[in-house]
Amino acid sequence: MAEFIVHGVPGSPYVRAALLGLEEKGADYRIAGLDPRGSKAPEHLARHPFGRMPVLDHGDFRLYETQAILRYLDRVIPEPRLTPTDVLAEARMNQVIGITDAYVMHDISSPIVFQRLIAPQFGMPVDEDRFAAALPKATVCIDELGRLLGDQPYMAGEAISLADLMLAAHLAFIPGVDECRAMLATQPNLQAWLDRMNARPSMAATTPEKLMQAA
Ligand SMILES: N[C@@H](CCC(=O)N[C@@H](CS)C(=O)NCC(=O)O)C(=O)O
Repeated sequence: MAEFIVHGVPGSPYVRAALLGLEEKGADYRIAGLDPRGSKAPEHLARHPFGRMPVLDHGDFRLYETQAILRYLDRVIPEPRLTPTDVLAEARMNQVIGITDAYVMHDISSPIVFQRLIAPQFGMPVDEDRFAAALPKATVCIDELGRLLGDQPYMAGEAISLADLMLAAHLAFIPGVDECRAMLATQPNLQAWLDRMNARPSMAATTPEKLMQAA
């Protein structure tokens, strides 16, 4: 099979989600590291006209949008299967993927994690108003994810699915923010899920520190 190449900045949650897919499948891949300020550089816009990451190259086939990448990986490397066969479980997986893309990214990763943990590392200005304004919406996300998870081990039921990979890549950061740690403490099932995810070899292989070494 042709080599998988993932273009992106080590440490980006979306990039990590794609890498988690490759790791869970046991696929060989290479990270083509991007400069953190390079997403709008002409060479990257040629790969991704919206200037985002990750971008996956698989032979001559180029794909962006993390959901599409994960679903593609699940088709071209069928085992282990990461999409449930049960229709209700698949619907729940799709819902959690959508929540991650639409709400976790916009209400947690971007205004809270980026502002509190990432921007200071790169000497970027921190928007404290944006941070504070996001906290109530972040609480809605965490509460709702806890409710949807219920007493299941994984977001779509008994088995890990693409939803867990997408979500864990984002939520792995949040214990680093005091306000988010307090939110998680109100949802012990979600905290236990995050611990379960963090214990997976795929998560250990894709920490920002590990990826920095590999990029
Ligand atoms: N819908 C896109 C979102 C990807 C995304 O927003 N990635 C962030 C990194 S986590 C990014 O590219 N940020 C760079 C920028 O906005 O310039 C996907 O699913 O891949």
